[in-house]
Amino acid sequence: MINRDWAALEEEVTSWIKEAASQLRESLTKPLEISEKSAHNDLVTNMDRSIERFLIGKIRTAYPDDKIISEEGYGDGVKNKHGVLWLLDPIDGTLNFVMQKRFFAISIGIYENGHGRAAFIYDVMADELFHCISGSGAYQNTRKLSALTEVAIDDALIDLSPTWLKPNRRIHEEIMTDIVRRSSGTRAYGAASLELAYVAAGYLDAYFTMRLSPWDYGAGLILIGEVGGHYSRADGTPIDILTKQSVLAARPGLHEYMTSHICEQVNHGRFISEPR
Ligand code: 2AM
Ligand code: CA
Ligand code: CA
Ligand code: CA
Repeated sequence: MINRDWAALEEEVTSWIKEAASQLRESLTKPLEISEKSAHNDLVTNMDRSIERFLIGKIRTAYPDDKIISEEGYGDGVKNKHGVLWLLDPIDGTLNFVMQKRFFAISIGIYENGHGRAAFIYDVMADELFHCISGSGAYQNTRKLSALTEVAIDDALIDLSPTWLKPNRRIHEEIMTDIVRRSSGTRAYGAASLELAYVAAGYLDAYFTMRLSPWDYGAGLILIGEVGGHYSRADGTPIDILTKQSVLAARPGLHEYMTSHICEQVNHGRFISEPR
């Protein structure tokens, strides 16, 4: 194990995030430079890039041996999980940032040899930081989050990314409509890191999406693990933190119910497909 003062790191990273957040709030008073990436609703702004550069500068100065995977391309070409790896999303929920000017987050997950060590998800406009150092409990600002208990699907509030309705969906729509019908209700907030933090906080009982990148789920999965939640890919197989994949995270019991239900439907000929 690497010898590191995780409590000092938590304080330091929190101060970087708060500084980045004030730059983000300030930017909302001025015109944004917006460009399209893969599609008209896949956006990047000058602020995604500038916050990523700002945070990476801080990380590289303080922890020069660590490696970084980040969305906008200023990180490292990381091929393995050795050492300390930061999974960084400077703005998670860019479409919300642009269109709603709220409900977006800075997300940072830190792994050591593939094991989650620290997580930070900061809802910039709500001033709400979900954070943990593994083994020391998870917090929403200063409030300690409770361990997650079980819930039956008919009482569950489930967050489903609506990409399953899009033409290039990765899952047979009957698998999803079945979940919608069985659950107590569904939600979709458009910022994966916050949606995962809400599962950790017990505001949502499950979150399921067919395609997320390491910087989207890196911090959220550490938080969920810290409060006893379960997570995997759609078919129940483990998540590999270096790749894009489906993510199903939920309260214990509900997670197993949903993955086995999905596998059962796949066995009956309905498809799911992992991103490549
Ligand atoms: P982003 O805002 O950082 O791009 C929106 O449904 C959620 O999914 C957001 O957390 C968004 O992160 C993430 N996401 C992952 N891949 C995406 C893509 N190709 N286009 C838009 N959002 C994506
Ligand atoms: Ca993006
Ligand atoms: Ca993201
Ligand atoms: Ca992003």
